[in-house]
Amino acid sequence: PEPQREAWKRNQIASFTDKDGFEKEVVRHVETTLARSMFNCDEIAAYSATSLAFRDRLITHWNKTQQRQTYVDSKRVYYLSLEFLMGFRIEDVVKQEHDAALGNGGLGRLAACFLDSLATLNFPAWGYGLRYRYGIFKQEIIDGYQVEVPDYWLDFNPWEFPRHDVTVDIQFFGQVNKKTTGGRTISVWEGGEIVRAVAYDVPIPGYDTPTTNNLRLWSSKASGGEFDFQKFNNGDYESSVAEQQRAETISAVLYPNDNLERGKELRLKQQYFWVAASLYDIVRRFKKSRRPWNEFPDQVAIQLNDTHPTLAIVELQRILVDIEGLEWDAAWEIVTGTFGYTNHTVLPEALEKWPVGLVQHLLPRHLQIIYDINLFFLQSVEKAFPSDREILRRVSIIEESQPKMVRMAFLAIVGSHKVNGVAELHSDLIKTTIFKDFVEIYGPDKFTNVTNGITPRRWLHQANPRLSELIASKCGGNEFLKDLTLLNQLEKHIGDKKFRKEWAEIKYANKVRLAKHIKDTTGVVVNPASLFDVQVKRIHEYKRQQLNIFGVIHRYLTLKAMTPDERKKQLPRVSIFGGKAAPGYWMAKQIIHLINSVGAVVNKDEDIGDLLKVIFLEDYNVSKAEIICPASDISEHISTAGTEASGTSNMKFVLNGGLIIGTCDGANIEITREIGESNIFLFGNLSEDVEDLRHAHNYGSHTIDPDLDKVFNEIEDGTFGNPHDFSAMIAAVRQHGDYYLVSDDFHSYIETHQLVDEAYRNQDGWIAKCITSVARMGFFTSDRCINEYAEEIWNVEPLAVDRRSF
Ligand code: Z2T
Repeated sequence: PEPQREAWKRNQIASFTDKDGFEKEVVRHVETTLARSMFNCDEIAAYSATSLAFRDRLITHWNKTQQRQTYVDSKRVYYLSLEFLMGFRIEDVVKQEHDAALGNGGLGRLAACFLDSLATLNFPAWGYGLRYRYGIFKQEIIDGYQVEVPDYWLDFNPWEFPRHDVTVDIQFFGQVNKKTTGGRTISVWEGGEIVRAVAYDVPIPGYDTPTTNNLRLWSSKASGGEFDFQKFNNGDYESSVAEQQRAETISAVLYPNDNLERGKELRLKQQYFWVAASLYDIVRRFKKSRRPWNEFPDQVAIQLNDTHPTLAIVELQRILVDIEGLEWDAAWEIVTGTFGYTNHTVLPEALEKWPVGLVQHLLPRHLQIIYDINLFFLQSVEKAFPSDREILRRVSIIEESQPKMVRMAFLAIVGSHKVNGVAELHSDLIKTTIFKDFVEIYGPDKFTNVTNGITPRRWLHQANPRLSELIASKCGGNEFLKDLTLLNQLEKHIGDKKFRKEWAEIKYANKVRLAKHIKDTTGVVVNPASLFDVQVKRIHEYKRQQLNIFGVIHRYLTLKAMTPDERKKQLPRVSIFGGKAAPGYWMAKQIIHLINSVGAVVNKDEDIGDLLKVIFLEDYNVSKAEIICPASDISEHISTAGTEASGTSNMKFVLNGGLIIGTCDGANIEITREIGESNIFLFGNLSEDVEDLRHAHNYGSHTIDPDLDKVFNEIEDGTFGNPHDFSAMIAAVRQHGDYYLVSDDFHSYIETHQLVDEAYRNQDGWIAKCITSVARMGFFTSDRCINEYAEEIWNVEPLAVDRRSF
């Protein structure tokens, strides 16, 4: 009723609309919620009160969004991701908050950008993930080596809401028994152990809209309450504590591998725990509407972020057949109508496979269902391709190896209605290589491409407020943050001298800020007038940080060989690296060590001075990226062609007015198409030639590039410390077939860096390139991605919002 509504509105605590109102709310929280006086309000109290004031308003919008989505009951999207690399932070207000680092790299950050776009575009959508107690480790560099330190981030997180009433009991182990009831035989999964999933919700506000979606993270705890008092009273204290610890272990830690799967039992437990809790939640919500089961895919779209949540396919089939009593075929139609699968890599070591024995032990009923799915699938293949025994072996969900393995990507394809890659080249590659047979079986329409994107709200407006403001002044205000194609209006201002000058000043100021960060964290003084050359991303041989550092050594040797007069004509450069190595990835750690060892020599070489500095930034993460991306002149995206599915930092750097040097790989190709070939520095062999080159290395005579050879000789002479430390990196190229084509691409890489130097000398031309590139980056917003997924895969529409009702 209207009078009550008005009264309720007046009583709303979060009523601020301006700065003064906001300040009042902060003071109110300091004095009441925290029971402190403003006179002894320290940083932590200020931080707490500030976030609580924001939070109040967030909650109101959040509740209304959820009520409205429930009331309208239109189709919802569920984004299942084992990683969300959020990075919440109120920068510069206080340094209290740190990243919610629940992810490794690109895959988790993509999920976070997607949540931002889903809310901004008013889609009814939920994210589901795991509430790790420990996110990605903190990296320290000690004596040039990476040391991992646990990241305990849950101390005080004002953005999460425990839902102790939203719990799901998850079963593991046990056995399957057949039971006949009413003439029908059903499978019953019994025994084993139960772990309880507790929901923690994080509000996800959209930009310039009241829509506030939900990210639900599951935390594990023992199902028997605190501990088993029976056992406790019987004196079996230890085993009751052990049970509790075993349960809590499930959501204890994020596996720190990027593009690698190691097949650990605990990882499979994490996956099932999260998937089963999420599906229970989704099904529970669907059942409230009392619709018939065949309408499930009209109400629910579930996107699988890589194969990590693939068990969701099996779990939904199990719920429908074993619990809800549907026929197999009817259930399977619902399942395949519900799921979409996104592939993020073609690297063989990253494709998930689980030993059949492990699945059998942990999830006995699921293994039976997987076998049945496979049986029906192979029967249909046999029908379509009679007398082709080979294709059956190749596409079987069960790999007939020793031990037998469940191929999760194949299961994901068979159980979904759409499969997509994340950039054009990548989507073509999966269709012609790892999933070729499936294109034959299902036809090409099941496979599609959605090129990745990034949210301009975080990666431009928040990370680079001055540039965002300058752009707004030329593009008709902040609308471009919601329609990034409006950036194209910048092009008509390229001739405007004052505009170019302001642009250059902002870049310089961002470089000064990074230079200060470098000084504060490494002690090295860098000249902000130098060309800042940045490679920040996970350390991986395929991403080729080794190519970069070998190139840096080559530059150092070239400078050393010059006369002082020649040196004076050279362009000063700062080579900046950052990124974590998976703790078990020995070679990646050696690469970090080499970078630091080169820095230690070069940075104190008085012949060189400002001409070359080599920096390794410790603990690269989302909040550091927000400082680094706006400060680069050129960034490196130099993976072996065909190995980087998309890359997304390439987009972040260009959007912030930096140019890139890169290979014809992933989204670099589409960036080139958009911004024009003259605005990017491409080099190296093409994806279609990689196989032949590798073959030639192994079966022909393998000659190393002579300039690279000189670099190797210098390392072996001990110029950068004990050469033994780096012998494996050199041997990988010289003796072990140079799988990543470092030598093949070296010459082209060095030459292209020469072109970079030349282009940078012409500052006016350089800035024109930067502005042109930014103007043409509209395509790479994650808003465009979400609209494509909504249209092509999910068949969902945004929910119109009435701002007045908020
Ligand atoms: C990851 O970050 C990516 C792919 C993975 O495949 C796993 C992880 Cl943790 C299983 C990255 C890709 O390497 C990168 O090219 C891409 O841009 C990103 O996912 C988002 O699609």
